[in-house]
Amino acid sequence: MTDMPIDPSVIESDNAERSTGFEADFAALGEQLERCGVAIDTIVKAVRDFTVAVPSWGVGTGGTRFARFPGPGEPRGIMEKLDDCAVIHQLGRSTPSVSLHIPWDRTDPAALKDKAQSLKLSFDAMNSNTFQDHPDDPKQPLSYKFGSLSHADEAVRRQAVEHNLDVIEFGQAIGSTAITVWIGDGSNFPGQVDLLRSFERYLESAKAIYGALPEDWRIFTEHKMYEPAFYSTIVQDWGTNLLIAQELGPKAYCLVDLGHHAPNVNIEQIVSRLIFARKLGGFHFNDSKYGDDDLDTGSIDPFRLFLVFNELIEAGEALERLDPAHMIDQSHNVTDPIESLIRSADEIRRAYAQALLVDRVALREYQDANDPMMASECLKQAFRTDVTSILAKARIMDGGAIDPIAAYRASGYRKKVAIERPEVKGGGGGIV
Ligand code: PSV
Ligand code: MN
Repeated sequence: MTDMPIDPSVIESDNAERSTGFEADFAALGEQLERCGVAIDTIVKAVRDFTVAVPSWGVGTGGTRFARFPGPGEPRGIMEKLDDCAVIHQLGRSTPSVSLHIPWDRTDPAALKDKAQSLKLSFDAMNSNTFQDHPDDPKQPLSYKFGSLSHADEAVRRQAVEHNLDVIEFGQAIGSTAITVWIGDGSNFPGQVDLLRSFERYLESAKAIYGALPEDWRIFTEHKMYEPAFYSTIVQDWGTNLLIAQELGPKAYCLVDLGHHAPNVNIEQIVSRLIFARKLGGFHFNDSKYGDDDLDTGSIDPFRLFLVFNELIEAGEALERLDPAHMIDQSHNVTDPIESLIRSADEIRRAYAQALLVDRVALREYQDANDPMMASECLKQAFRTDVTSILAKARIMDGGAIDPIAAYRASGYRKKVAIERPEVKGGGGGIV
């Protein structure tokens, strides 16, 4: 049984209004690409096959350390979050899976699985949470104030490891096959922790989690330069992350969250190095201007996103073997989270489609001939191509909307759920 949240007639009538303009744009782009020897249908097919997971925590309004301003009709629990995720997928047709965060999303796994099935959704990587205390969880009475997997106290480390094993067990029950581990462990002052010993403790704990991974599971470790720790962070960059994945073994991979690097760091080169090392596990897509801003993907620097995808396409078969997970990780403070996630999923597909348009034979020739101008132009030409109608075509072919944000607004979904879901009061900080 399916229980899709948007009435299909809303999508049909919104599409009908836009179809003439869309058809003209698609035909014109088809001709333009044909002149370059590219068959538009092959790009449409590749785009249709490309999917990305939405974060369960992204459909609620986020917040900063200073305040959280809730929006109308916020989901009250994981079941309502899944309803919102289903809206995003029904309109955009590119986000069939959801990444869960435990304990935020803990509930009866069988009920969760049924609900997801009725909405035609599945589950991507699970996320554990030892960066907060969980006073309501009898299994986690100890505080993570001074760390979790690297904590000086063995009892806290054990509790954090056990939590990760719990998350894996929960994930198994709902059909997930990966766990992402991000920890906030680190220090705020020089001398506060011993850099070497704390890393050794982290590794020992991570090995205990790794040892309990089911046969067909992968573990993704996620690096982040700083925050909440401001002097040193245990898993602070891709170098440490790679070291960890190599220490742990073949089921361990590195996760790249686009917002977790110093400003101006060459993220696409990091991606390339991780592919070389056969340790690229996946992505948390988002965008940022200053730090871990968690803004909508592609909203600040779409060219960088394109360059990341350029490396992925360039990797060819090596990437197919790695099969990295594509997930969004954003926090929405001033927009409707559903709209932000629809837009981000679209921007990710846009960068992918543009990267597919790069003339790789010509690029290699320009590179080998030391022609920086033409090599750079070769990339720019693909990046400048407006692939909007390709993205729309992919959605239409799968029953989605030509303009998913417009169709979402026409559906009145937010107004409807705002009546069913009582208003939440604002206040203190949310997730950052
Ligand atoms: C940490 O900033 C992070 O990127 C991790 O992926 C967390 O799981 C997520 O954000 C939510 O706090
Ligand atoms: Mn992340």
